[in-house]
Amino acid sequence: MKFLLLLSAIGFCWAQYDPHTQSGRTSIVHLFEWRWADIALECERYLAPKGFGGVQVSPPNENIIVNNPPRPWWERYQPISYKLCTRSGSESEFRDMVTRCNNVGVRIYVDAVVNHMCGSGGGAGTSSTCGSYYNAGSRDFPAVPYSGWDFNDGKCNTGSGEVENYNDIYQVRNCRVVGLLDLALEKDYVRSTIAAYLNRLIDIGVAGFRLDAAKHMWPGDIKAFLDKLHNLNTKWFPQGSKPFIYQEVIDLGTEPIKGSEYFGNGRVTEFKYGAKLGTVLRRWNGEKMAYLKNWGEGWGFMPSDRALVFVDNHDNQRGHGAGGASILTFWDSRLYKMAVGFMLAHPYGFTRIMSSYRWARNFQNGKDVNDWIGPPNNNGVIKEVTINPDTTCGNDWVCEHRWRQIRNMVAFRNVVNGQPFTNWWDNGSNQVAFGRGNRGFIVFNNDDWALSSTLQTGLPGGTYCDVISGDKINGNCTGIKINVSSDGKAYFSISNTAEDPFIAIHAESKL
Ligand code: QV4
Ligand code: CA
Repeated sequence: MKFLLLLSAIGFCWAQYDPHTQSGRTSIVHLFEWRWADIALECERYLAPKGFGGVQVSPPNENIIVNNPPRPWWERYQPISYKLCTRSGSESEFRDMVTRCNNVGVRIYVDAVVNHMCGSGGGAGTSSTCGSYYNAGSRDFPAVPYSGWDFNDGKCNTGSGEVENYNDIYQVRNCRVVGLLDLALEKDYVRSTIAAYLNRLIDIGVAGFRLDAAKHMWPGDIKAFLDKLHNLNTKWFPQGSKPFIYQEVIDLGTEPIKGSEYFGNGRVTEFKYGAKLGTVLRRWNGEKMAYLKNWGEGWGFMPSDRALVFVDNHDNQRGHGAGGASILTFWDSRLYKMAVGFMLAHPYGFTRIMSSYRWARNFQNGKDVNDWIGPPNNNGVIKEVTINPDTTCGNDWVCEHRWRQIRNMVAFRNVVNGQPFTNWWDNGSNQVAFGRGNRGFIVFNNDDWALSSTLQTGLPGGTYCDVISGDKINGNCTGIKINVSSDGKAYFSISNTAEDPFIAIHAESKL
């Protein structure tokens, strides 16, 4: 009996690392700033049939309305209350989205902004997405309710009341990050209020949470409100399932606060991943793809089963947060597809795809002064996501997740799930290849000359469709064909001027 108890204990605590995606689905997509109605449609028409595991949605709680600059995307990181109404839609639209996505096996993960409320300079009034009154000056948020007692003002040791030095672990947690009113998470009332908000979402059917600004909350305070959370809704999840937790902790190794402090609560965002992969693919600082042979923990990253990985995120694709100039985004589409392809083929971490909108960048002195621009909109109303005949998106939605090379690599990751990292090959420079057991194989050419090699793929003999240059449709390859001989070897030829200088084949792209 004792052994069973131990197992169940391990099972329960383990589940905070488990995204609870439907079996065989291994990635999620961040549909940044999408409307709930559009996400529900995308679950049914695209994400379910293409094998996506779930969606990270923008914060669904009431936020301040910022008019200067006009409706920046970041106003959604300034909560006014935990009422579920925002520019993405109403509570009923949110409920409808969660139900419809769950019904087709696509999970919803909520971006939970619970470290703070709006900026200290947010003023007072009802300029909020649900019209709730607030007064930043007096720390009054009656629609929660929070009052002055519920903030860290007295606990912060800096003159400005803001985080001034990231090397001081106390001010990072107890002061205001960019002036945002910092909640007193050591108070049971605050912990219970946050838990009540998250429990409402869990009961609606969400599968887990991105904890925004987790570095700015003490790990123990996070644990305190996580311990108050319900198990997931048994309408869609097995009895006893605990919410998936991934904590935004930016740790590039230069600060005293480490991501590992947060492992007890759930997974942690590994920001070193995108920063390093961008440097390697841009071939900066003498980096080359041959060095990716020991990618993952070998590069000093956190353990794979604690890592949430991504090439870019909503912050660093526009110069916010961490990662700097090396971060690859949709603006750098050729290298970006290679980076996302590499991430999805490699076994390290749990993978998140970014799905963005286009904005009018305006670089002045190396900084995009338009980094604040919010989602495509008509006088503040977010535009719907239109779908073009060629399956791309209109209305300035980039829909990276619908790009053939990315969509097909999401499927590749599903097909090779659980298979080991095998058959690594490199040319000592920027031509590399590796397999995933006997289920998949990928080859990259990022050198300035052609790749022409016969490689051991580990795959059964046969003809395979390359899923980067095309698709397998009705028993035919619309792109490159690869012939694997009975000994598993295959000849690969990749020009360095190819539109996409990489080839990927797998068990389900075999003719
Ligand atoms: C300004 C001044 C402050 C002043 C304040 C007064 O800078 O000194 O005290 O006004 O109100 C916006 C503005 C910022 C403004 C602030 C408060 O850009 O100038 O402060 O509002 O009014 C996003 C944006 C921020 C934005 C914030 C709130 O990136 O620019 O600030 O939303 O609207 C660190 C953290 C990490 C964080 C990252 C960006 O460790 O956790 O910075 N990442 C997460 C989210 C990110 C979000 C926040 C945290 C805050 O991913 O999108 O910040 O929720 O690395
Ligand atoms: Ca804090």
